[in-house]
Amino acid sequence: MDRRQQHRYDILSLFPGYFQGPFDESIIGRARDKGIIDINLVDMREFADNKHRRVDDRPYGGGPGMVLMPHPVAKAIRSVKTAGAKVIYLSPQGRKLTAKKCREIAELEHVVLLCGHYEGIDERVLQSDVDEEICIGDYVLTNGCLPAIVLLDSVIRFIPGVLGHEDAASEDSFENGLLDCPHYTRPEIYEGQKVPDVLRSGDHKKIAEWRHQQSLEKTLQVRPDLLDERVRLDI
Ligand code: 4HQ
Repeated sequence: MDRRQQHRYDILSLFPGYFQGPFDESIIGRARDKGIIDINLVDMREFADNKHRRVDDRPYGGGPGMVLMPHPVAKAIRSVKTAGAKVIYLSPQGRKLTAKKCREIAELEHVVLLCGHYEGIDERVLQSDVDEEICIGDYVLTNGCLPAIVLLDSVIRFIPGVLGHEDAASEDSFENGLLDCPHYTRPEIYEGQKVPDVLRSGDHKKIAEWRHQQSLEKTLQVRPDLLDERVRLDI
């Protein structure tokens, strides 16, 4: 058990099996083994109040698809929620997830992630039991399980002790409002392509300048919107 504060994540969905692979492997798996994070998967169907374990029904006003009923969802949230917990609903109607937001969520001790299914969740639960709605990108997925995995994966990288190298997360893309620079490892020549000389020069000041220049050029080419944002924030 690590000395540091433990972070607890409850994930409410209809498919807890979805999370088995991603959460048992690699960096998340290791963070769980170290006891830095505790992930608890909750099957909302357990909270159905009918013997058929039905948790969805047809939308008022008509239209395609089904809607998750308020009772089982609210009961599932209330079964795990603590006084200081933040309840986040993953949905295309939320504010877009950013690196800044990930950092903020990483500070929280207890987070409840609510995954929607079908057309979504009865709006009244969002009003009464959800603190924040977050979207991982402007596209629509079949359910909220993958968005919850994406959010958790991007958040836990900011928790001290999760990445081997303590400040690895702060050198990645978006941390200074720019895309990351290119990376190289051995061999020195790969299919005729050489590693840039500057990276083998041992001159750390020149290397830092080169990397910054590469970041700026890449950002200008593929994400000029990020440069506009830097001007706005006066970075
Ligand atoms: N969905 N960012 C629809 C998403 C989504 C997204 C989750 C699909 C919610 C009801 N979630 N369900 N994009 O597309 O977070």
